[in-house]
Amino acid sequence: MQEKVIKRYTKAAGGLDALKASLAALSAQHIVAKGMATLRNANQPAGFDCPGCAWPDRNHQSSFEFCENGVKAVAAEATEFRVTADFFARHTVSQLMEEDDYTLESHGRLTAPMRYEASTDRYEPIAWADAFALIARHLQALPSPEQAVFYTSGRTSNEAAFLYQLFVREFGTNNLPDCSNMCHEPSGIGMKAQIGVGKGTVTLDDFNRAEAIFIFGQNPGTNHPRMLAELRDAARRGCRIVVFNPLRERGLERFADPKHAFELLGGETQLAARYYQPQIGGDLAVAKGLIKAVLEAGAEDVPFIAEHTEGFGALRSEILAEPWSAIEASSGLSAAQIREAADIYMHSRATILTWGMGITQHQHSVATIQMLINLLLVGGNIGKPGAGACPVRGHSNVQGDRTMGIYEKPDATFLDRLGAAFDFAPPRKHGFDVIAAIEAMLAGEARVFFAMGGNFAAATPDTARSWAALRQCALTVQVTTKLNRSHLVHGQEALILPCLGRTEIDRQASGPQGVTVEDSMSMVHISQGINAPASPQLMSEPAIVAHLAAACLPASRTPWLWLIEDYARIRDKIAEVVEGFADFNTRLRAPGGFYLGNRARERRWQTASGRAQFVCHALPVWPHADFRLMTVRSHDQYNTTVYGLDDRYRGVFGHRRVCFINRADLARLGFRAGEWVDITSLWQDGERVARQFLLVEYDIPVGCLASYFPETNGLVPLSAFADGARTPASKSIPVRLSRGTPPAR
Ligand SMILES: Nc1nc2c(c(=O)[nH]1)N[C@H]1C(S)=C(S)[C@@H](COP(=O)(O)OP(=O)(O)OC[C@H]3O[C@@H](n4cnc5c(=O)[nH]c(N)nc54)[C@H](O)[C@@H]3O)O[C@H]1N2
Ligand SMILES: Nc1nc2c(c(=O)[nH]1)N[C@H]1C(S)=C(S)[C@@H](COP(=O)(O)OP(=O)(O)OC[C@H]3O[C@@H](n4cnc5c(=O)[nH]c(N)nc54)[C@H](O)[C@@H]3O)O[C@H]1N2
Ligand SMILES: [Mo]
Repeated sequence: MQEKVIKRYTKAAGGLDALKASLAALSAQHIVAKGMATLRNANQPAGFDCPGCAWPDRNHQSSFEFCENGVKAVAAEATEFRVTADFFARHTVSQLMEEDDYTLESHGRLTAPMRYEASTDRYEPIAWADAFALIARHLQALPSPEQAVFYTSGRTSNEAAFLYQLFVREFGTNNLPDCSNMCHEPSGIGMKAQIGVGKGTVTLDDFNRAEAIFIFGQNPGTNHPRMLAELRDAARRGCRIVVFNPLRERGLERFADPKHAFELLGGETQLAARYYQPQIGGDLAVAKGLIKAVLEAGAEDVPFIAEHTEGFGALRSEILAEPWSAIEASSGLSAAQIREAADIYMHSRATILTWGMGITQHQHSVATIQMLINLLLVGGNIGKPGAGACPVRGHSNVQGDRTMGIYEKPDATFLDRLGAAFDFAPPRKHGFDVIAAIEAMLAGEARVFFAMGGNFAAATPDTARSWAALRQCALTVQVTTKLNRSHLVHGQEALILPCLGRTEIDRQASGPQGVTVEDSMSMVHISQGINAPASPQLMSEPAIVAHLAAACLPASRTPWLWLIEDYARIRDKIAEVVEGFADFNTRLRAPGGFYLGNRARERRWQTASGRAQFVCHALPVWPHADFRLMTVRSHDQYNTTVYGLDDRYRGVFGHRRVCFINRADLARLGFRAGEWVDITSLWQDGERVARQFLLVEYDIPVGCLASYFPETNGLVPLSAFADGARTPASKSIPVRLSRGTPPAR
């Protein structure tokens, strides 16, 4: 097994293999010609926004703006395979439950609305109107609107998200949990308190000017491959790239840009000038150490600190009092390594810090992010060209969805404007986030679960409890494009509502419609599908919301069906309600769209005192355990969507149940690479086990393990989450290993 599965990958990221993998992805979906034609329109002014990640494009108008994993995302949507009513007639839900996520995904696009029939354990066709009437009956029967939960995943367009939150609030609740709760929530919360905005402060132009880029806990070679082109250009002009990541990730080390003929033939660019491997969760200590080295050298930006900030004195004393030994123990790096990195920071006149899930998915993630912002502030690195904070978002419109009001804790100003524009009184009580929603369903306090996209059953922590929660609902509804676990783990009644994807033509009364999205750097632009819909029965997300609202809210004063005749009408309403969107329809005409702006970037701090805040945080105290386990993405998956079974850059092929471990730990435990183990997570409320993982020796610190999600989600306790942000701590699960048995077969 081990010999077949593990092959060291020695090449740079990208290169010819990325092109080969792209072609293979198209061919696996039987769409080589259609796929090529489709991809020519990806990230073009007149085309669609790539449904992959939220990394921005150069003006959204270069000629080749997609990447291998963008191709996989597009291919998964443009596939020739279909899940028809006939398919559901042939398979019971219990039979489908036996299939893994990869097989479920590979059946293709959903084609018709379906209703679960308990007597046959099958999904059966239902007319759209009957589906909306069924949902209306359930919602109207609830004693309180707070017993319904409305989840959103981050592919949903601005137009759909805006209508959806309006519907939910007219219905009477702020129960709008979203994938952000499991993702960059700590970034938004940490940054807002310090600098008054919860979004990144840089634009792509800053990547051209930075003298140093520090990358924490992010794997762009897999998850934001277009970022590698920016890093490549930066490295080539002498910008110093410094990486902090427990794992050696090829995409951060070396890159061959498939767009450059020379690099295809083996030329490559060295990306990271320095690559440090702290232990899992060691970044708060790393950030403290970097600040300490700056302070010890007297290299802080005194005028910036004096003019723009508050709380420096307290931070300074706290950090100078923190012994290097404590920083070393908590970070897993030596003081010399941290000083070396700090030296690069001090010599750079403009530094960008980027981060991803390796920072946000820990118990102390808000504290870590705030320490990273402290580091930027100490060096005056916010609000000048080439410098700033860059939380790299995940889903292609996750940032836009929040801007549109998909948030369980909306602020009063937003609600006031929404109420005024649509003549109703929005509910003020905060709603459920993802964890609270699961708890409420478990307690029987939430009875209807509606999902606008995503795969709640597979993406959430504590799989056993999440599934029990969904199964306890009276009704679960999934608006989706592909078959997934959340269709199979359902309530007493259940609906599948299939929708158009981003690549497809969305025709409404006034003609084909475009939708808008906001990328990770606050650029808003239009996205227009070009392919024929996967089935004539698909509805667009905005149309689904409008028809649902018309069925559920007979007394609503909102002209739901009129709004969707022409999405420009929705945008006019967005312009009225959402700050920064004045003249939305006009500004959208600029090629590449428009920039929403960012006050912190202008050094205008929207905090109580009008100054940026330094915040102190103690080093974390860890629960005692043999190992900390991080759950990460392989190269062949998009969150819970598994496209393939390889993780090329990490050298894993044809298998997903692997556990990366350091050689010294193998020796200490008397295990060999290639052996099978069970992983047990340790928590106050008891133990959770995931079985049959293949041990893979890897360049990872002692005491740290890595496996893929969602196979390991069952190990993440529901109550293990980020302080202050409630993001599941899925990157630092306390676990132990025990000898397992090889899978039968
Ligand atoms: N192809 C593809 N693209 C995607 C996605 C996908 O699944 N597939 N998902 C999208 C989404 S929703 C998101 S949020 C992003 C996710 O993109 P990433 O943030 O890159 O997500 P992960 O794969 O979870 O990888 C996290 C990285 O953090 C490192 N890490 C783990 N723990 C720690 C730690 O304690 N400290 C440090 N310094 N590093 C740590 C891991 O080694 C890994 O390199 O990508 C988006 N883009
Ligand atoms: N253990 C662990 N758990 C994690 C993470 C982790 O790193 N480790 N990461 C977390 C993160 S960062 C995130 S963002 C969440 C992701 O959580 P989700 O966003 O809920 O999950 P996805 O896997 O992205 O959702 C995939 C499904 O979306 C549907 N879909 C695709 N395109 C469209 C569309 O255009 N419209 C609609 N309506 N549906 C569509 C398809 O049916 C597909 O099956 O998972 C989180 N869970
Ligand atoms: Mo995410």
